Amino acid sequence: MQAVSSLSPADPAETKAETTQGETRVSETVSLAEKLKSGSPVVTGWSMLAVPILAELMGRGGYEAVTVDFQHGAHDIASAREALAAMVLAGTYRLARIPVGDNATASRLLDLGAQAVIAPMINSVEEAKAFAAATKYPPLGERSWGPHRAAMLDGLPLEAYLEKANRETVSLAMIETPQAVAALDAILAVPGIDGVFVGPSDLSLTLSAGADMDRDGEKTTQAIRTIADHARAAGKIAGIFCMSPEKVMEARDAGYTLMAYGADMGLFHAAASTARKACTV
Ligand code: 3PY
Ligand code: MG
Repeated sequence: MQAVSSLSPADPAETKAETTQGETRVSETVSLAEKLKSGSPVVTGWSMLAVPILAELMGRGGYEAVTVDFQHGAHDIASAREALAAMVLAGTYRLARIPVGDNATASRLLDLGAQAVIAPMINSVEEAKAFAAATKYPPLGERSWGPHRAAMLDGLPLEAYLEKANRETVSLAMIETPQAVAALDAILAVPGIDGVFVGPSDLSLTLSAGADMDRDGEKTTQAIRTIADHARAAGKIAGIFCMSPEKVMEARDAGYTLMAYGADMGLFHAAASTARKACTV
């Protein structure tokens, strides 16, 4: 079967057939939450440039999920909105990361179609509760009503979106500091927090009090293992940002199910470099 390169919206059957290199792609019937909770691995590409079609291209290239990075990426709300919609064309799961403490943006990105939101620097139960409140509807939380675009992207009437929203939108608290590691079990126990997501760069920076950016150091490696163990014991999702394919495999072996690897900026730069070097003139 030839790879599908048309610009038509991805049909689930076609999407499966398209995958000659990876084994599986998004099945429209399995939600991201279900997939992650079942223990199936999900590798997410990382959308940093405010160029929506790059998120779509990551999906068409084989990523089963893409995360719009609203913390360190160049996105604004318009490019995030369009990137989330473009992902639908590629049949990928849709995630977004918010800036530190910006719970209003968490609700807004869910309204615009994100199926999971990642909140950086959640260091306490109070911060976890505030994040969960913004991302879950009553009685679990206080998310305000207005998911019109999200329901549209899912092809659902609003009532059906409401019925599934608390169950199927995923709220992930980033564990990036010693305070967060100390509060890990309590954060995992917050109703509405579906799991945790590790930022190894900040974790190594904070564990060394700013002395080191050693993501592979002993303290960081141990903390990364502990976080996965505790998340699994709590029956919640463990996710992590990875700097190499080897790290993705390592994380998977440690019990993580959501692994981020590959940012649009780095991927495009590497592809450009490879392409030019191949022209030996
Ligand atoms: C970190 O490694 O600190 C991250 O937040 C990854 O994006
Ligand atoms: Mg970080």
